[in-house]
Amino acid sequence: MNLLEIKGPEFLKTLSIKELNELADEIRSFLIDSISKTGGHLSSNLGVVELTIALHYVFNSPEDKIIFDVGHQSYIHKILTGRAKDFDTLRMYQGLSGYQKRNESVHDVWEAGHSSTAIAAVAGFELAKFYNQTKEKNIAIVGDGSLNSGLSFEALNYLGHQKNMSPIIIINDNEMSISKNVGRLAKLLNKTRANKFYNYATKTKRKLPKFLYRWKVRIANMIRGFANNLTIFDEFGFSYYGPIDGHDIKNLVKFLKLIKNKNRPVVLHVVTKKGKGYLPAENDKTGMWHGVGPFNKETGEFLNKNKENFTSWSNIISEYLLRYAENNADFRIIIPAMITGSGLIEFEEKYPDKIIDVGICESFSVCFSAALALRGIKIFLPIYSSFLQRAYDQIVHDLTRQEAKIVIGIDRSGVVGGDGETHQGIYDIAYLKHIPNIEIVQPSTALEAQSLLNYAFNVAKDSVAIRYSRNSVLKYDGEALEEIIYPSWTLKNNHGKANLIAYGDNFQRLVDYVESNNLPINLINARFIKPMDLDLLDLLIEDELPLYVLEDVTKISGLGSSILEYISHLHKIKNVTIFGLPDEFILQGNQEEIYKQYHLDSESIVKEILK
Ligand SMILES: Cc1ncc(C[n+]2csc(CCOP(=O)(O)OP(=O)(O)O)c2C)c(N)n1
Repeated sequence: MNLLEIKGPEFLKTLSIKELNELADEIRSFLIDSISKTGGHLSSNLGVVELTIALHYVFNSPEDKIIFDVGHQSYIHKILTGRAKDFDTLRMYQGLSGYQKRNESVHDVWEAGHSSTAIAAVAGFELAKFYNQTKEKNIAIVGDGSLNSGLSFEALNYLGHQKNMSPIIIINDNEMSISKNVGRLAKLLNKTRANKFYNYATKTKRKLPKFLYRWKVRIANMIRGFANNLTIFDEFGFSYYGPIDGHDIKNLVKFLKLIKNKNRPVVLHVVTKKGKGYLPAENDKTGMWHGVGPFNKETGEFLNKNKENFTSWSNIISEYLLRYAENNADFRIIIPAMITGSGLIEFEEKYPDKIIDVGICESFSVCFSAALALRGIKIFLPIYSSFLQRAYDQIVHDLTRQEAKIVIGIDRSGVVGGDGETHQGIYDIAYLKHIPNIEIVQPSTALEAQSLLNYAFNVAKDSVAIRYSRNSVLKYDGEALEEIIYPSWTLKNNHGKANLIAYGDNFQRLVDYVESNNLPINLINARFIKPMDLDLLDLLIEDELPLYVLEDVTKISGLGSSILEYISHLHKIKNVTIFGLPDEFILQGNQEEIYKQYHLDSESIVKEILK
């Protein structure tokens, strides 16, 4: 069938199981073809083709609410709800979102991007259902990786003892988070998967009359209970079904129909293969195929390559960490589920005992790191800027208040591209700069990254958060390092008519632009965002030239606002203009497009200054 002509999921109800299977094949080819051109979350979607078809076959969206945790695996849902025609704009500026998006479709009833919110959302929807006296079903589809997070468990804890609620939680168990799933829960799911007896009891329903079948399941449960074999979900108060094969539409439909009619909290455990139907993705152990850029679908070759001599900031940082680990026996990396994205695969191969993946548990990772640091272990904690939002209280309450010292790598800071507003790294300066006992730095070159990391590990007495973006950067070629022993900025004096303060990639971008156009603008590299270099700042305030500040974050509470606060404490008046992102959520699009939209591109900035 022509997927582009699908208007909504109703047509599924008229199809036979054979036709549903044929549709699954077509959707799989469409996904591989389309994502190979645009990039996107390939593996996770290939794993839930049959499950999503079966969900829309059995339930009636939008009355029934289908909520995908994270939402990165909702592409099939998008296709079945009439959005296949927009896939050539997936994750692009003003294009189709890579996550569920309420303004895209009535079938998207909840938005995410960060993990582990779906069960909590279903809890809210269920209580609202009780208040509103309505009858819809609320369904959360949660990956085994996202289940690890405390937030998922807080919601299970609430729901499991509710008498008047009938939430449906579908565990999509592919044994993978982005890479291999970790922790005790992963082991428990393994154990449950291996529990053949229960599986047998639930699979044989059809052969027995209903009352006998009920007894059979009850006895199976009792035996499991005696053998201490109850699943964690039974213990939490849910009726547990499964595990079942998530690629067998017929069986999926059977079980979904069964749980649809339950009037109590239900968990259906579905086992899927991440990357199903595309061999390189099926065989992927490290998570390379979880989220991809464009690729050649015949050969599996990735098409986006770094420019010659350029590499990612994550790689620059991880090369430093490899060297640091060599010389520091008491050094460890704590990481919440992002080894691949953080460029740490090589580190893990070389030092498997020195890197601890705690799963998608950002708050835990900060608390845990603080305790390790208090016991003398040197810690580097890489977290994407937007995911660190989850750990705000642990940074205040556990880390900095106790004066524990760690180095936090704030990866994906600034504007991030296709992941859109849930992933923009534009709040970290605001949520960190008012906390005592933490410094914030950002390098503008690979060389400066080495100096700042040396400073962070060897000189600073406080915790240091080092920001770096998802851009690529010219490689470090072994030039002599600057030794940074106190928070200092640097100045490129071009005998200009204005002073412009910037940090990180933006500083380098403006240096390139100003120098190649020979423009009369002095550039200050504010590599310490907190604390600021007050000696240089005092000079800039005294200077008669106007002062401009370029942020790669929201204008509210960035470096510019720190400078204005400082000026007001001095009771001085100074004309300062801040270029930064406005007080609104910044949608998906590459950095160039977003900068252009908000007049943060080099040309607009310079034009404004020279006006
Ligand atoms: C709070 C948070 N941390 C990290 C991520 C990055 N992330 C996106 S998907 C994913 C793995 C999710 O694994 P799972 O729930 O098992 O889903 P799968 O992709 O395997 O289907 C991670 C770590 C995120 N989206 N949100």
